[in-house]
Amino acid sequence: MRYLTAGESHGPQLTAIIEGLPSNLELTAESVNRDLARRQGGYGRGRRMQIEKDTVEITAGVRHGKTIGAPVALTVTNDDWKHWTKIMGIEPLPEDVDPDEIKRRVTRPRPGHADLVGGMKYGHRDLRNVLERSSARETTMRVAVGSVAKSFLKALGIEVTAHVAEIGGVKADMTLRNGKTVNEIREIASADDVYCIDPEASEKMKQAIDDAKAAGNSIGGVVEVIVDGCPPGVGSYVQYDRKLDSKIAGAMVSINAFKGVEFGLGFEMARLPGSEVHDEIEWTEVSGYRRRTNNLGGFEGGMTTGMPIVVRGVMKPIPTLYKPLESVDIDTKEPFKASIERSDSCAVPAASVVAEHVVAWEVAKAISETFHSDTIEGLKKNIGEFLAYSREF
Ligand code: EPS
Repeated sequence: MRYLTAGESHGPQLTAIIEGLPSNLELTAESVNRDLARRQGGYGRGRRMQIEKDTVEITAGVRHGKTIGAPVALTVTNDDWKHWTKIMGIEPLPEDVDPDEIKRRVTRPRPGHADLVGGMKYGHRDLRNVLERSSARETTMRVAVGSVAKSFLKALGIEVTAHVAEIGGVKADMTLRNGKTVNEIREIASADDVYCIDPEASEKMKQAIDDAKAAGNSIGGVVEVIVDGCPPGVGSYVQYDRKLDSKIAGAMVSINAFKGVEFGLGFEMARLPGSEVHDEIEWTEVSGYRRRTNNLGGFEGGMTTGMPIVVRGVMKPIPTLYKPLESVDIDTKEPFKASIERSDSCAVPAASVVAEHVVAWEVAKAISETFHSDTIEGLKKNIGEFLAYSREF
């Protein structure tokens, strides 16, 4: 399974093509739209999200609500495009117009963004050509694609969700997730303004976002994704590029502004002896093999163990600040203080939804490689047989 996305932040539309999905998978725009709405929400978002009402159109690969095995094409229209048709026009500019009047050229790279290096790399003296594509607007399509992956996983009895673990130094009580199902965590998180399952921490997080906004600043945080119901043996130890935990780590860091990843106990493992880290193995009549604990977050040797996958990612504060940071104009080489028109003061809640979807994609892709079938029924059968075999192994 593979996919590509295309689309500029203020261009006409965002596009994705997914290839390699099995046939007969139930898929509707409605379920994708629910996830897109979650990504648009979350306390701390700026005015752009009031302009957009992200809804997907499925334009290929699905017939009467089911995949047919052909590539699935998805598009989301940018409602903001109507304000940008001239600046972001696709056709060459007419000869009688002054390009500088139309293009609103950007010559002031923002610290922390792709602007300056992207401009050098692609030879753009108008940095808008960089920021339009490097914008987190692209994560809309990663959620749309991941939502399709979640339908795939759901059909196989696998559930994925995310919640916010930390914002601006305020930490959620992570023990509150213990004993809850993935669906319960999703329900509680989705109903909360910052997608946090700890109501006390949630209030403090909102205050931290308000404070950052009032100060013209931005704040980051930590999000956690949990995948429950994944069979053991997905991914492989035999080659570095087949380890599923490494693919998930790569996918997390590919989200705009993500800087680090940890599984299970994560960085805390550095401070604990091995006896308090590794998960003891048991076999019971009811569940077959299982781990008594899940400190390793569902992975041993780059393979799933059958325990829930637990992965966290850290998001840096959004670099577009109302509070000016110093940079250099690429035309004059003079220093200036960057100021902006609009931004999100915190996008950690939205980013938790993006993280859920990029992880869902990696797990779905790896399952399709391990238990391959061209039909969803075949995949179900292959997984069922492996589970029965591995239980008695
Ligand atoms: C973004 C800047 C803002 C955000 C945007 C990401 O957009 P604009 O420049 O249009 O105000 O709202 O996020 C989205 C559009 C989105 O869908 O998440 C940026 O510079 O990365």
